[in-house]
Amino acid sequence: WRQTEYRRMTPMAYSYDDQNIFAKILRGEIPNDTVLETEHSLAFRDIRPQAPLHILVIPKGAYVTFDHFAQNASDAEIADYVRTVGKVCEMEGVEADGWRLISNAGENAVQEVPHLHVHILGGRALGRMLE
Ligand code: IU
Repeated sequence: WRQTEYRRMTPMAYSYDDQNIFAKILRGEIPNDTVLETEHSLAFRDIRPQAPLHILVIPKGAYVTFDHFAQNASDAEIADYVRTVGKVCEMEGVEADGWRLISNAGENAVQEVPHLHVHILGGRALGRMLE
């Protein structure tokens, strides 16, 4: 019953704006510095890097946030997305010094672009997360 109750109480809050900048990147309307493209995902360098390594990974599907994606994407999309993050980490060699994965969602987290993206950050000491 817990799962049923949870689902019933989950608001259907996500409507996707197909004019957001990452949708335009996915449609090829705006250029990007691609690191890796797969069937369901795209990894590219952040235009305003906050660390020597700052890569964004997005799904190609129309998902606003991580929870929207996790609750609605197919297993194939989810597997592809997680594997793409892993492959980028391998390509960039982050395991030696450590790295950080962040995904901002909604107002409290000051999400700027309403298309799911995870930030892969590395290449410098990143400090404690909430500093
Ligand atoms: P946020 O998690 O939504 O706050 O992060 C959005 C990121 O997208 C931010 O780091 C921007 O620098 C980045 N970005 C980009 O790479 N290319 C763009 O055209 C735009 C934002 I607009």
